[in-house]
Amino acid sequence: MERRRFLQIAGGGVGAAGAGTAALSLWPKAQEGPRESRKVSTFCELCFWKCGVLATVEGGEVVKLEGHPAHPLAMGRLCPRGNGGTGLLYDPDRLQKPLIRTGQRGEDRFKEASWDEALGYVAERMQRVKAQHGPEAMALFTHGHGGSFFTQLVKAFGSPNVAAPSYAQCRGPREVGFQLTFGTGIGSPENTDIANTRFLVLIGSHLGENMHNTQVQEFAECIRRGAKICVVDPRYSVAASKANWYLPIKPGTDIALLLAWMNVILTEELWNKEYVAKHGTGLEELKAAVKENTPEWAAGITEIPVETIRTVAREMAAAKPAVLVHPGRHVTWYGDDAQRSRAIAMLNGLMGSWGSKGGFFLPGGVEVPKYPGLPALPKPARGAIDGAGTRYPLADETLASGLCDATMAGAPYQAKGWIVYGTNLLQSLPNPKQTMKALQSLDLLVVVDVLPVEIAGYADVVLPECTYLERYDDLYAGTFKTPFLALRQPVVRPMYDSKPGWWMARELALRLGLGDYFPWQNVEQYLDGRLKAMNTSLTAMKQAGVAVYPAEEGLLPENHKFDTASGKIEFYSKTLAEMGVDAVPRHYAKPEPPEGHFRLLFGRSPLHTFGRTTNNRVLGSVVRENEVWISNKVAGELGVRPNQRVRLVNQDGAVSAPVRARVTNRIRPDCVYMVHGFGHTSKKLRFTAGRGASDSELVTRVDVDPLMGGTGMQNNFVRVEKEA
Ligand SMILES: Nc1nc2c(c(=O)[nH]1)N[C@H]1C(S)=C(S)[C@@H](COP(=O)(O)OP(=O)(O)OC[C@H]3O[C@@H](n4cnc5c(=O)[nH]c(N)nc54)[C@H](O)[C@@H]3O)O[C@H]1N2
Ligand SMILES: Nc1nc2c(c(=O)[nH]1)N[C@H]1C(S)=C(S)[C@@H](COP(=O)(O)OP(=O)(O)OC[C@H]3O[C@@H](n4cnc5c(=O)[nH]c(N)nc54)[C@H](O)[C@@H]3O)O[C@H]1N2
Ligand code: SF4
Ligand SMILES: [Mo]
Repeated sequence: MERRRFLQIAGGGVGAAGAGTAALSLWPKAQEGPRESRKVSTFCELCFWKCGVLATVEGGEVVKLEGHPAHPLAMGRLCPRGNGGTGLLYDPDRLQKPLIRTGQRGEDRFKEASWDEALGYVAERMQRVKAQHGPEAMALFTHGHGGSFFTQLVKAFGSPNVAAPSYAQCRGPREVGFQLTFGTGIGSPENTDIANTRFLVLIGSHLGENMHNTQVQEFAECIRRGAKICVVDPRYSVAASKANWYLPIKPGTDIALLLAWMNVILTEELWNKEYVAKHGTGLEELKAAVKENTPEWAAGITEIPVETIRTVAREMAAAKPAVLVHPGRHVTWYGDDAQRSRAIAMLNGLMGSWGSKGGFFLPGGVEVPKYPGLPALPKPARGAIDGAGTRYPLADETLASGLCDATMAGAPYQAKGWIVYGTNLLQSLPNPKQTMKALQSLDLLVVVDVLPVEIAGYADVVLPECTYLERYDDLYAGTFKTPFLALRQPVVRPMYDSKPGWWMARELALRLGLGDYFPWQNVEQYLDGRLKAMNTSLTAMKQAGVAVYPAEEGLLPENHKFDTASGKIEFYSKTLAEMGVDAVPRHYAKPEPPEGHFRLLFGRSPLHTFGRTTNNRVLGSVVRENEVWISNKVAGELGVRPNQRVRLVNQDGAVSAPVRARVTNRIRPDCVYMVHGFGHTSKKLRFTAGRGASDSELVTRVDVDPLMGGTGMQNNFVRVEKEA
């Protein structure tokens, strides 16, 4: 029981935010006495996991959000952030009306406009970009479920340049590492069978702080069932406190550890022989490649004792195939991340965990036909400018950072217009000063958001979207253990003069002569059209919120053909060999922090999603600012006291805002750590502006993964300056 306490995810509307949330109500109750009460099903957008929600509405006010009992990702519960969604809905700082810029770009001065004026302006400027530079010169950055209609718009316009920061700044390297090995990426939600695993290895994945609901619930479940857990992290994370083995690894050396584990497993003949013989190829080459990578070799690099490395490898192998070396999600760390992810994939392959219970299930899914009569999208005359598939040969999604770089360079061709939907690029792309330069080179910047975040301050036009609790979005067909189809629908009417994304995209399409790509009058008609093809209807889905399809076993069939070049699990990659790069991952030393400097690491707060929740009064009242974790030893040497304010100064002279020191023995002395998403500078975010510091501003050095363009952001070094 003790071990489970931290993982408590709310079953009845109260999260780790605790009993506090009710008392934190920041908006007036409409009236006294009994009020009409109803429950509406929808799904969450406080992060990208998309858990099913049941919202209670009383007298037109959303009073409670809880987990949808039938939704496979929620299982009746939401994480604390999901429970706090009303803090976004009733955020007094929300964008309320369309805005057109009046000051210089970046001055954050606007006049209010009508929708007709704002959309007319955007359409006119888009046509001008097209006339002068071609339709490909319009780019879309989009993150979040609501962006799909803007994707349709920009593709219909004729541009291939559509990107999300969730690839090159997040999970891209993992997808490539697993594709090279198993022929399939991991995707979202991850196809990890955490609940049934007997041995879980977490390499930096800080479950419990990383609050993806289903994973955290399954983590608690595997602990309850007695799974063994090994956590590898330079910081003693919440997950580490549940581990049988905690390995405080020297940052940047995980590939050495993974190679040493494979070395032990191969020399002691502990791999899953039957499985590998049936499904694998390249085992002999792997054996030869890792021959020298003994635990003794790795101990000197990773600073993990030889015996620990060996013991964990043996214990892991004893649990095979119900072993899960978790692939992680935010893996853009050092620039060799696709290779580290591949090493993780290979270790899983040796254990036989792909397609095994307690390992990775083969995800099932439902196919939702397109809306009937939708015309095919035009083929863009020119390819995308981001470098995916060209400069970065293995990237299979568009690179947000690549779009930004190409915009600045004006090559391979000019991008002159950006639409930015639901992503605050000034926090999510590395090196915000560079991003600002790219913004200044544009002829048109449109920002579609719910809050006046930093990037909105640079826009020519700001389009205020209503929140996920006030709108329909496209359907969500989830691939999980139990495949499902979920509906987002308005719980209450949009506040202010905000509008849903589908409406904005369609209105723009009509003004651009692209109405054929939106051949429906309203989103209800669109959704009903798609749902009819699934033998259900909008009326039925509004009632149920989610349709659940029969669970699939997800186990590997006898003669499974993997989607790799060889049709097998590749322990040696000919694809990589032909590219002239390591066919088996190798360890390369990373740059070391200069004297007096520490490696800057970052992660998540269980109460926040990046910078998108820090202005949320419900969540922000519980965790209001971030802290910088500094080891006792270092703090002692520098004379930094607990809670003292410090500034971080990086190797290029970038200086952070003042941030409180958390002096702790839970972190190695060679690094410091902070939660991403604080340090907002937009004064219009009245609750969070000026609170805490932004890691993004300290990420001026980026090590780009040569295989796929992921932006490794953890080779930045900071010194600690005390505030007076
Ligand atoms: N509450 C909450 N949950 C979230 C999110 C959120 O914003 N808030 N965001 C979601 C998203 S989009 C993502 S991508 C995930 C990200 O979450 P994860 O996939 O878990 O990944 P990271 O954020 O990179 O992991 C940070 C951890 O890695 C450790 N670490 C740093 N460097 C190293 C290293 O060199 N080696 C090892 N072994 N460990 C290292 C850090 O100390 C920290 O504990 O979280 C998701 N879940
Ligand atoms: N330095 C640094 N950079 C990082 C990371 C890090 O840890 N450190 N993490 C990386 C990772 S893992 C990821 S996934 C990315 C995430 O990067 P982003 O997706 O850009 O995350 P946020 O910065 O939170 O920006 C989300 C934006 O969406 C807006 N928004 C919220 N709800 C809605 C809505 O319903 N409609 C619209 N239109 N807008 C909405 C919010 O107000 C906010 O402006 O960042 C990456 N970049
Ligand atoms: S994990 Fe939490 S924030 Fe993310 S969708 Fe689920 S409930 Fe919402
Ligand atoms: Mo992410």
